[in-house]
Amino acid sequence: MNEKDLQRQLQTRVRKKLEALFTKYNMDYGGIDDSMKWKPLVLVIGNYSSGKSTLINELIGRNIQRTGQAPTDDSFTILTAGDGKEEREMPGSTLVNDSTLPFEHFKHYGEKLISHITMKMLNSPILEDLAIIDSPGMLDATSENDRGYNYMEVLGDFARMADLIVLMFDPHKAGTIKESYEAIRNTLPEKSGEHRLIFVMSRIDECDHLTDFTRSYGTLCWNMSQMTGRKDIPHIYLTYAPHLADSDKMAKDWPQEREELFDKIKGAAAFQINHILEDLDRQVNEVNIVAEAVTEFIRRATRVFWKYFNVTMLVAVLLFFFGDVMIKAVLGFPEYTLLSSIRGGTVGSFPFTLILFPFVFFFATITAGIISYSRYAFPKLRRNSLARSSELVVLDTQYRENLWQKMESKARENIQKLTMKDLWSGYVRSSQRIKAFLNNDMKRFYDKIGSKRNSSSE
Ligand SMILES: Nc1nc2c(ncn2[C@@H]2O[C@H](COP(=O)(O)OP(=O)(O)OP(=O)(O)O)[C@@H](O)[C@H]2O)c(=O)[nH]1
Ligand SMILES: [Mg+2]
Repeated sequence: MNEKDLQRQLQTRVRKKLEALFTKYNMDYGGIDDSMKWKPLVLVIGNYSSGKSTLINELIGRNIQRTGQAPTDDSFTILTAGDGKEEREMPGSTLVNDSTLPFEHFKHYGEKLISHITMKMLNSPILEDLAIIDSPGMLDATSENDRGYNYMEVLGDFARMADLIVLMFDPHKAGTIKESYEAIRNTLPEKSGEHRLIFVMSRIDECDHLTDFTRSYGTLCWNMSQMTGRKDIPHIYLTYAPHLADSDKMAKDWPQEREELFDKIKGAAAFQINHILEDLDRQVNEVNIVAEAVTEFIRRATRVFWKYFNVTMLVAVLLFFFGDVMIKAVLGFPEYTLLSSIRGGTVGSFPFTLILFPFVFFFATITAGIISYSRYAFPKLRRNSLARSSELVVLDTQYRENLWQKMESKARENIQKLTMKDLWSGYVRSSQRIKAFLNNDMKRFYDKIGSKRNSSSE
């Protein structure tokens, strides 16, 4: 089975097992589905004029993307292989309405963004295995109004889907642009794994001397450690466009640096299936902890319900037999009570009046029991549980602590919506299903990928 078939099989199976469960907990399933829909993605982002479009043209082997010294691109361009026929462009409005492509959710950003997304279908070997996304350059002084859509959120959405994010800098602006800072600091860590992000300094041929280069490189490293908040400096790939550079000057050390970057980008395709599993694993764990919290609340509410039920039934049965006796003692009627009739053996001769009081008492008590549970006990339990919501889940590891921190508000939102009826709407079962998926299906998928990798490397 090839990678595509495996992916399709995974998509069908996962959808069947998880879609309804995600909906039950008001969680977005679309992200999982999107990541399994299409081909591997490489997202190229970075400062304006950092050489993104130039690098992409080199990878494709043709001058497809416009390049220029001033901010050039203001659109996201998805470059992918054509369908073997003529090369063509697809506008954003078509892309976001095509359910076979993973871009439908960009629709909600509105017209302004849609008119700034294009797909170019080209015949180029590298695009057979992956799609490359060129992006608008990051700028210093922009606001949401300038772009007409929330750039950081859109970037985050593309980043979440990408199997590799290439973040580019050039020696002239080594990491000081506001939008790059924002992206590295907040957007990217939240949306993507660290190992999916690589840093690149391009246009290195423009450094006149080694000292010039060292200064830029050092500045970038310093800025990077400030931005990532990490002590260690990540690997920084180096590149330059050979057709723009003085080849004699570059010949000695730099070509192999470029090769390393190109290999990394071409190799991204192979990781898509692992990334799909990684994302799936993460998101199922997220829904799992929400489900655990909801289930624990349902368990507590069910326990209280049975307490109420027992007391209510006891009172209802007592009033069934003694209610009319009490009324008679106070008001002097009815003439015949149920108990006295049973004892006298005359129940059969006064059917209606005899059972009227007992049944009224019985059902009134049951109704009072239900109302006091649903209007008083259930909301009170919910308030108390939400006041100490972290006690709803077991937080025995740092991983679970972090997971809970991320998902607590989702769990609370779910619990807030529950009513008494939900005690019987299958929450415990669905929580068990999610657990079973994590323990069995996930493991099987990993095994399958592992064995496929081993057999293909033999
Ligand atoms: N000397 C030299 N010039 C380069 C190199 N890479 C890009 N350039 C030039 O730098 C300018 C910017 O390059 P682009 O590829 O347009 O940069 P970009 O990141 O796509 O810019 P935006 O689309 O505005 O975000 C262009 O004039 C390129 O010709 C390089 O490695 N060496
Ligand atoms: Mg560009």
